[in-house]
Amino acid sequence: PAHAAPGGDKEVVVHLFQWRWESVAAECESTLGPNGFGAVQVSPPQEHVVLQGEGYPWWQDYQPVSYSLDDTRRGTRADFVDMVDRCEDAGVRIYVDAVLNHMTGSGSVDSGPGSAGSDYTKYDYPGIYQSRDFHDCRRDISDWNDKWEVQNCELVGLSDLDTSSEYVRDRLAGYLNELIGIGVAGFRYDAAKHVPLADVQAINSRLDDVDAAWGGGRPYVFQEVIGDQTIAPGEYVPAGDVTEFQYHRDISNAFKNGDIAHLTGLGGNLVDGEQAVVFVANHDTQRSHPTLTHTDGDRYDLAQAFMLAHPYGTPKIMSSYAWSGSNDTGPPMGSDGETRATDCADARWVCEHREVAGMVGFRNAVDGTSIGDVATGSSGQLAFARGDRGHAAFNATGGAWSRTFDTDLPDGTYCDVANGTFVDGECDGPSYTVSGGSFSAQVPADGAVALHVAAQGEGTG
Ligand code: LM2
Ligand code: CA
Repeated sequence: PAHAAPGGDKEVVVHLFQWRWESVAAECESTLGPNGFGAVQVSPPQEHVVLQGEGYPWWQDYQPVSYSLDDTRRGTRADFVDMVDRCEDAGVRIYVDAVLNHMTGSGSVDSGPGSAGSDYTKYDYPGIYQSRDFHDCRRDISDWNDKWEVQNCELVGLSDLDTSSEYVRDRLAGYLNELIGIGVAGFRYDAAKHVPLADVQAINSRLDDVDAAWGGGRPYVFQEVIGDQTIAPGEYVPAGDVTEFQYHRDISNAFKNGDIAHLTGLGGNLVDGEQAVVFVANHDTQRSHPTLTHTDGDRYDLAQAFMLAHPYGTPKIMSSYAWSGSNDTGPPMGSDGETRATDCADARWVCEHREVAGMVGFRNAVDGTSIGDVATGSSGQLAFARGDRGHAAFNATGGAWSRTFDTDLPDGTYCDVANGTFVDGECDGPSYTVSGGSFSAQVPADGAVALHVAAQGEGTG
């Protein structure tokens, strides 16, 4: 497939939403590398608008002013380069959230300077784009059934780039190639369905291969396509992977309602799993469709753990900051709007990826197996084998689920990676014994038990 995800045994992505570059680097070293995460999706690194009058909202990032990496609210270009290098040393790829469809809109201030000091007004970005580089339909998309409007008019008033132009394509690819030159291994294409498929492909065709450290092949591309009656996510598969929003709806509703016993078939009617990026919640849905989010605590962590155990799609784990009041509220920041370093001990940073860090090793270890033995209890309880390499049980009810599970796991003592991590041979969670093709467990209320062959040994938790 085009711009395919890297080798299946290390594919898990975590979105460290709004994290400073130096904090991402530290997380790669302390947590992501040791637990086997494959990649981090970072927030957009290009120069963005600065909206002091609106309290420096998080979505400043989605209004590019230039492709300078010099200064965003998350750090300098040097900080960004250092992050890419340190994450690479930890075996973790960086995927950049790339805003290709548009530049700025008209906010509280609709002219510069941007975060790196560049002047701009809507449709005029000196030295980069001028009015002729934007589509002529200079009004909001109003008819979402009209594909031409969706792709040529303005998404929430954002100046819509004429991506059919060779000049614009060269500019966008130049930005992405600069990132590839730094060692970035892949991209999320923001608002991809608002860019005609042929234009996405024309941009892809201009991209360099990734760094030799990542095998030197094509960059990984996954496209944010919120499929609807006008544009199905499958339409964009020829240009890379696509985000599967129906999977998000299915898994978040199922766990919210405690109705999970049928989920072995999850994803079966959706885009081919080889080309789907899947998630329980993302930074938009946690605000606009908060079916199941970090505010739901254990039940939400359980859903993210399930996603990691289930074979469909390339899983993307969300890592959020907490906010109250307006959905516009930015991350913890200084009075100048600079994002603060992440501190997972501070309740304002949720760091929910750490709650499922042990499950990343489960996914890596069971790669290539399918779902084997299935057991259910009530409609909120489901357990399954992943061949003879792993076995996991999920309990989305308010009471413990005690039973003996038939398994193909070899006899031995296994770390429960749903309740602890397994790093350098150390299990900091509980452990279970498999003997004669079965193990007995008490699966906690709103919790899981997960065992796999690469995490064997006595636990300390
Ligand atoms: C995306 N994917 O397709 C991002 O995931 C999403 O977070 C982005 O919206 C969107 N596309 C554009 O890149 C966010 C945010 C919007 C915000 C935009 C631009 O959800 O609310 O729009 O970023 O910053 C804001 C104002 C909106 C205003 C617009 C233009 O909220 O009221 O529209 O700026 O000034 C008049
Ligand atoms: Ca467009």
